[in-house]
Amino acid sequence: MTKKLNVGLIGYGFMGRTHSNAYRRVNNFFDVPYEPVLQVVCGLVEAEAKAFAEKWGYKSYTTDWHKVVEDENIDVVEICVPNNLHAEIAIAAAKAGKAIVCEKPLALNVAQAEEMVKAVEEAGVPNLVSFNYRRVPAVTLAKQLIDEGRLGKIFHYRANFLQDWTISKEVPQGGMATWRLDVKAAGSGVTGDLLAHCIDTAMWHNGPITDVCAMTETFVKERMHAETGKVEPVGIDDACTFICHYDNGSLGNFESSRYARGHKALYTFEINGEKASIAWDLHDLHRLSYFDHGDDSIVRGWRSIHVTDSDMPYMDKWWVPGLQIGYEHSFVHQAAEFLQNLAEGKSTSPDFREALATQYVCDAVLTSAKNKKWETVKKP
Ligand code: SOE
Repeated sequence: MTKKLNVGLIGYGFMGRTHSNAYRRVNNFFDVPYEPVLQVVCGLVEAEAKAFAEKWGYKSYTTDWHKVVEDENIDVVEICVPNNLHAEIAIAAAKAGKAIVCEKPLALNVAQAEEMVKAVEEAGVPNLVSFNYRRVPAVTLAKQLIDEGRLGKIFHYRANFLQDWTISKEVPQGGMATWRLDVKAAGSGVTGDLLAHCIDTAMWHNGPITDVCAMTETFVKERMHAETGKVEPVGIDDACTFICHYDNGSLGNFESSRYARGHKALYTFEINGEKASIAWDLHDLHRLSYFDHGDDSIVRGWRSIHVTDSDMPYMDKWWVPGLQIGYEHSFVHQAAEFLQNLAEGKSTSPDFREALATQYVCDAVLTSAKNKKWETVKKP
């Protein structure tokens, strides 16, 4: 029996749309024990919240997030607002006994993230942090291949996340569209926004990162602040590169920049093992590159696996073999697993505690860059 589940969404930006879309589609494709009911959307500007509610089918709207959290009718709170609001909302939602889905990164900093973990664990509420790329079928298939031992001992795990949208000095910081450039709202720049994705996936694939050595750069040092109208110093990292050790003895190499002209969202990773290698590219997200040293030498080479067959992760739920899916489907997969686990009273991976581990790595990366030294990563 499918039960109704009342959803309250806080934040109607880009992420608010990905989460709403997922809830609207999940029952069409997955047999899950709940039917999400889009009850209320909350956002800063009333007219925009109203328009969002009408477009996505929310029954009501508000500009006060407390009303969502305090509403007895709401079962799940979705936190899709700038990072500086995550902690306050999540802690209040946990105290109110709500299940919580929070956008990444978990918090502005480690101190907040630790408080959030404590709050959800004390309240015993199911929780999830939206590191959606884990649930791109090719990325999930990579995990399966690693877990099956097909790569053997892993030597290298490297990842990049490159963009180019902040190169112009005219792009402001702060405000609804560009809060990611304001350190007070975002906590950090590419480290928390982009590398957090790479770190989450890397630790899922290859285990804990133990220590890091990083450098960061802020190329544009001052920008107009959209809220104050004044030119203010920029406090975020525009680019970050780090090397690291993993607990399993392998080496890591990570790079992220918003100054990589020509790249809009080039998230790539490559894993080199004793027996095989894997590579993936977000711009071609339905393909997984695979090199198997066990192949006969005369046919050995990188193969490009089209991840659409029904025995591949999630693909039996979609179309027919050969027909691919895209970015938004990763959120539908996430919603499906969240609803399934919720029915059993469980959190979904990555939960707040796992996201804290990523926050520890981000924190160590920023500290290392500041001190120009290797930094040990705290263990959750
Ligand atoms: C930044 O441009 C951004 O939207 C991130 O905030 C998302 O997490 C990433 O998936 C795409 O890029």
